[in-house]
Amino acid sequence: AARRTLLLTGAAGAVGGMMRELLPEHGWDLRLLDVVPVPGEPDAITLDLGDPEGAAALREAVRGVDGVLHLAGISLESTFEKILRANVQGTYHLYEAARAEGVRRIVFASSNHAVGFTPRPEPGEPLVPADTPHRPDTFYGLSKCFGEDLADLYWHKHGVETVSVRIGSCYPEPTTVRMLSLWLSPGDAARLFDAALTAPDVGHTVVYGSSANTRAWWDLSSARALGYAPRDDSEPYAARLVAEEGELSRDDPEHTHLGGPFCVNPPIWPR
Ligand code: NAI
Ligand code: 15L
Repeated sequence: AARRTLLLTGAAGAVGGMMRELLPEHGWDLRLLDVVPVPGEPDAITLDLGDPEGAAALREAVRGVDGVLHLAGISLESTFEKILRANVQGTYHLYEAARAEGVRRIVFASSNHAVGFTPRPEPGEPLVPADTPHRPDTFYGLSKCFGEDLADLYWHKHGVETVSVRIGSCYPEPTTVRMLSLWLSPGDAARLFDAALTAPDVGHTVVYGSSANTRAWWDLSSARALGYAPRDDSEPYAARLVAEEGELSRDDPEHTHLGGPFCVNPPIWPR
């Protein structure tokens, strides 16, 4: 198949680095963007998405691409003002540029923290569905709710399609017992983003982003419907992590909800 061009925002970040490595194998040529320079990538576009003065440069960045993977933003809790600029205004500026340039498809890095106050199911209890109501656990999670709703607006009003991926924990390996349920391996992340970028007629679709974890808390069916076929499972890491930390307890406020330590005040992270 012909290679396609992807704008990768947040290219200097942790997930961005892993996707720079993996997405070319799925047929994507990458155009990189971040507010900081991307090490070793002199052609990367350095732009603050929150800066309204950046509109012309942003239109140029999205011009002619076959899709956008929007990873840029503050990725943990912060002040409302910082989140407002980077995540709310930044995502709005990106969608405006995409609309103006006729970009057809955006994959938006949403987060489990958009629904972080959803109670965590115990084994055997029903999995959390993709249409569960927004229950942000932080200003950060609230900005992901905004991004999902912005995506919905731009689909219905302007025909810009989005897959909002509520990512669990995307790291090379799970490092806590909670992450056994939420882990998205780098390889599965690339498979999921590729499926989300290429599946036909997604309108605005919300999916969860995790591997095929034995201890999953949420329903991956909307992700699988895009053609996502996860290959990894966190279970091989379970014995060691449970031995170190113990099993999760519902009596522990950090273990009661999907959002885990983001649900306590102040949010505790990293553990
Ligand atoms: P990260 O913090 O390592 O990377 C985010 C990147 O966005 C950074 O390179 C940063 O410089 C850039 N950025 C921040 N503000 C910007 C702005 N105003 N304009 C342009 N670039 C800006 O985060 P990570 O872990 O790579 O996550 C990527 C995305 O996925 C984030 O949107 C995060 O919220 C989301 N996510 C990540 C999860 C994970 O497990 N790593 C879980 C759930 C969601
Ligand atoms: C997120 O949304 C964060 O960006 C990431 O750093 C992790 O903390 C992840 O959620 C998580 O819940 O494990």
